[in-house]
Amino acid sequence: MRYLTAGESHGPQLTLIVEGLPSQLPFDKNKVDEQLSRRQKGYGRGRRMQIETDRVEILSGVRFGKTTGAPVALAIENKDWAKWVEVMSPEPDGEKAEKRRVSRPRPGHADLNGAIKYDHRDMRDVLERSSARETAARVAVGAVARLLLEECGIRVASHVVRIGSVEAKPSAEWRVEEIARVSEASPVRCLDPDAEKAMIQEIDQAKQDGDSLGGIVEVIVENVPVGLGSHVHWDRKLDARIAQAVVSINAFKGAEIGIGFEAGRLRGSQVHDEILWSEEEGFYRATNRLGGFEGGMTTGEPIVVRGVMKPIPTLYKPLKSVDIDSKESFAASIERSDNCAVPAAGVVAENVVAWEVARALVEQFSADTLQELVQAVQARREKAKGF
Ligand code: EPS
Repeated sequence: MRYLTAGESHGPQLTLIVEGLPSQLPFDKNKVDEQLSRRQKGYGRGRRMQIETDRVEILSGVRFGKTTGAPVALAIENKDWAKWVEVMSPEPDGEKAEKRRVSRPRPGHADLNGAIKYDHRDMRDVLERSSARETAARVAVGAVARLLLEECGIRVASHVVRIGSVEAKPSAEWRVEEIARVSEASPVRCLDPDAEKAMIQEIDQAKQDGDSLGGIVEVIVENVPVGLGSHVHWDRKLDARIAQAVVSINAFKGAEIGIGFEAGRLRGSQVHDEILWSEEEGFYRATNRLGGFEGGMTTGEPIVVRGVMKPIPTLYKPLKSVDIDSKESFAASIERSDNCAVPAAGVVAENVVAWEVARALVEQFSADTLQELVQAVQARREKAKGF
């Protein structure tokens, strides 16, 4: 399976095409819309989210509620476009656009590098596409992937483990359902109520100071069959693909699987998960420090992946930059932004991880139709259990 997204932050819509989905997959549009609406929430979001009500319009590949096997094309409207029709016009007419021309690159954004690379004297041509608005399209793609995962009994959830200086207490042994339920009820998507309060305070304080905050999110995928991905070639290692997917989210700077970077500090005996066997379960691990992966393949234990998001670079508190016309130094400031999008980014991370797991499933097993896929997944589960 593969997908493409297109669309600018203040253009008419985001467009996405998912190719390679099995046929006969029940396509519940409400479930896709539900993921989109989850992404719009979270303490620390800015005014733009009050303008948008993200929903997908199905343009192809679905008939009478099921996928046909043809590419699925979806669109998400940008309501804000109404105010940007002239500025974002595809016609060769520049007068109105001149007023919203961006000649001052914001530190931490794609503005300057993109302008030099693509030869844009108006950096709006960069920022419109580099905007995190695009993550709405990726959540829709992930939501489609989740329809497929659900049919295979695979569940995904996430929670926020850090915002700024506040870290949540480790949440030992929570199941995905519980993580999903508790994080959903939290305005910062955090499982630890004390940390939640402190995170909200820290977001308020940063806002007052004209500053922004980053954080860390954790995604958990449960009931994954053994042997997704492969040790035989670098670009088939599923943990590596997941890391790429997470780091490709706007403002993400790193990903770790299981205990991740902590593994560099510990001894082998403290890191590797011992292998056990029982009649009912077959092989399983005593612990899951390696986050569900050995040799780039799933072990059958939950996939656990964390991603770190830097503070949003669009700041009210000015940072030094240089105007590309006058070459004069100035203090970059902005009109409108989120000051913390970590809770929303958790939803994005969940959905990009869901996509990678679904892609690996379809690549791994015969999957022209949903029924073939479900049978093949079941057969793999039985094989692993009886091995
Ligand atoms: C973003 C800036 C803000 C955010 C936007 C990402 O948009 P605007 O420039 O319209 O105020 O609201 O995020 C979204 C639109 C979204 O859907 O998440 C940026 O510069 O990345």
